[in-house]
Amino acid sequence: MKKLIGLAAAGALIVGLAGCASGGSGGGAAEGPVPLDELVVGFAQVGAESGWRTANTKDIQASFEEAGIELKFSDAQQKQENQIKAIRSYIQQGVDYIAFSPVVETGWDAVLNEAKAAGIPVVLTDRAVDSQDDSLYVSFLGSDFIEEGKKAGQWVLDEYADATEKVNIVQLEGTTGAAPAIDRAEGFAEVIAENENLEVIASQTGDFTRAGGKQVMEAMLKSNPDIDLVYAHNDDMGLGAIEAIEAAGLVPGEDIKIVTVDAVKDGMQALADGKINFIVECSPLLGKQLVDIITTLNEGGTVEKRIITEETTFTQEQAIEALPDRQY
Ligand code: GZL
Repeated sequence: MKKLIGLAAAGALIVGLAGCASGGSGGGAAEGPVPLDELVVGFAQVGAESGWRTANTKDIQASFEEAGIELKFSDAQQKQENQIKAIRSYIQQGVDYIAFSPVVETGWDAVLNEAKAAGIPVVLTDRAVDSQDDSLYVSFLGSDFIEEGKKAGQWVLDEYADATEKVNIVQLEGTTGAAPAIDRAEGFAEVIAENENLEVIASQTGDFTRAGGKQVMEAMLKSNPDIDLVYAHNDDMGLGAIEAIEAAGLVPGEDIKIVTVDAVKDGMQALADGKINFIVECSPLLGKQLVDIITTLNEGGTVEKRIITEETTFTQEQAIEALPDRQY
């Protein structure tokens, strides 16, 4: 933990000294690594909106526990102002590193400049910021969401390769302004544009939640009688859509096909049951890699600016085979 030395005097002057070797970007090199049992990391999590997020939180907490590194953790309930407050609190506490998953891409420069001024390195996990100044964070660890959207689009392109009529697609978007929502939409649109019969006739945010997906799907079913396929930016919204489709007396996976992203257990079960047709994996298991980034920096090492997580896709058969071993 950084040591803030307060000099008591009239007009007290608080001088923040990067007392800890780990302060500053890779300050470990100058003064040697901080013993892991003295290292303190502040993590500002998005919330607990989905099965993916819950698995991500559990994995990060378990990884730091296993490494014997103190992790201060906050849940922002999907509100940017709460994440900013948490980051400011970590700066005040003089943690050695800050890591967070930005709920939306914009609006981070001010608080990240405060962390930089305090000499506290920041690691982005899961989601990106759109800042032009990439000195504000040391590394961004997470998926390539555009690639995920392309994988989803490619399945739709293949599924309807012989379509001679219009294919009506509705899109359940993630949180408005969030990198995965923006990029999964972009990648998907780029690929399906190769077949003019494939058309997104409605697109709306369900905020990555099951309830949101159900609510939006209910409205879409009312205003679009002939939906062929749902593309949901995460499993949870796809599972909500299943509830709405079944309530409307239709068969999910048959009357209306469903493609989602994440591959959490509930989504994989729905895929195995034929209610979802295809899932693009987005791994929430970032904890070990985050610990490795921080221990490397603490030892004065350097890390890649962009670390992309490995992930795959699942058909129904693959889901049936993979389910017994799924960790989340
Ligand atoms: C993706 C992550 C998204 C998941 C959702 O890395 O940010 O947020 O796809 C989660 O399930 O809510």
